[in-house]
Amino acid sequence: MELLNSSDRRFWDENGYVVVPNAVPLGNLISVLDAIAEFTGKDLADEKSWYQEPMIHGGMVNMNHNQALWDNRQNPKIHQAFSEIWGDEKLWVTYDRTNMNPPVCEHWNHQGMIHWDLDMSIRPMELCVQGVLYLTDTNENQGGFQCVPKSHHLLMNWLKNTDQRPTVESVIGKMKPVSIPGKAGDLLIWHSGLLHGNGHNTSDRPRYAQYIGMQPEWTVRTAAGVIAANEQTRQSRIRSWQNSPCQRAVADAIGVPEGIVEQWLRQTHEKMDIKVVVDTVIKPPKNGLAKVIIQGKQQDLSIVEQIDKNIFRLDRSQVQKITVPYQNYFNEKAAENIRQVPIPHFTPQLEKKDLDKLPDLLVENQIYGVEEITDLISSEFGLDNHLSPAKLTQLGRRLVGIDAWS
Ligand SMILES: O=C(O)CCC(=O)C(=O)O
Repeated sequence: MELLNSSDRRFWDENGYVVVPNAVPLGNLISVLDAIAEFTGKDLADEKSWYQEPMIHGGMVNMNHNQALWDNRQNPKIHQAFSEIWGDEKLWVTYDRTNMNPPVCEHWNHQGMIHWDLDMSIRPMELCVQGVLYLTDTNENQGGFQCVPKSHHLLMNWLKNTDQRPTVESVIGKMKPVSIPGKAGDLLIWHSGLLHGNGHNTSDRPRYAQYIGMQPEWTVRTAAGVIAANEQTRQSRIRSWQNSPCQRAVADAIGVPEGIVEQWLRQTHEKMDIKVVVDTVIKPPKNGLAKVIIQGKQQDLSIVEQIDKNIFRLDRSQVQKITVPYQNYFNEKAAENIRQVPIPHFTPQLEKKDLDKLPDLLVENQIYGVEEITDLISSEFGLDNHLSPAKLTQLGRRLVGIDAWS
């Protein structure tokens, strides 16, 4: 039986979103809440704990591969909902994260936000969809999903008439976002052309959600929309699922919740510079600017340092602007950050003497990724990771890309 009837379809076409009620059983929702508590190290029943680190803008919880998340992704009803939107059952799932947006207070002042996740300079804009599963009943004032209904139509019209990048105001004028309340277990799917975000939580409870997205197999959802994927993408999807226990292995080794490890390593990564190797230098750096040829294309680079004749160090902000292959580069700020190994919250698996050695080893080896740290901990300290990735059903294997759909 179809999940979306003709009035749901009309609603979707008109408004740019649709809700599928009771998408997963209650037990699955509780498992994700437990997983959020374990990942963040928070006691969800304790108000003070809501505001302890890790805290990320918008209430994002960067956890991607817990079994509870996978059980929802590979739930047949969730898959069916996305299949009906795409008109195709052969889909791959995105490894989206979760959200915990606590009430505003002196420690947390999330005002709410709206945005597009798409790069607005890219035309034409093809269908791209995102989804959110409500983990608890969520009232209008609870900081949940909000959007400007119908704004995807306004955006499409705007894009037809100009090459410029739209601002929020230029598309919606004085229209305001509307909060979409929902029941635990509701799956809301939205068109990525819809201005969307989450709200200001003035209630007395946090808002909890899991993001889930699916798009046709052999494609990937990016800021450029849903674009074609190749065998390399499929392999990296499989590796990402397979290697996901590494974050947990590092967390157990140093004795902290996974979310603290994620925060520590993400902040290190954000502080790193990048290194590019160019084919030819046309104009050597002057006042921080150089003209070079990379892969046959002339580019202007804003330079931090010339490392070698054809090797340059650039600020990480350049990643958005350049279209060249690069390597990460460990500068002093990143080294300083990675040296600050989080203080154990519970008994670490590593002995004190090994924990003391860890920062220098990370800096010496220029290591900041969980997979490399897991290998290092195993080779240097003999601590082996015996954790396994999330268990997948037959549907789950197809949604990852391990098994072919046909
Ligand atoms: O928290 C929400 O419901 C919206 C999330 C969002 O804005 C996004 O995933 O891009």
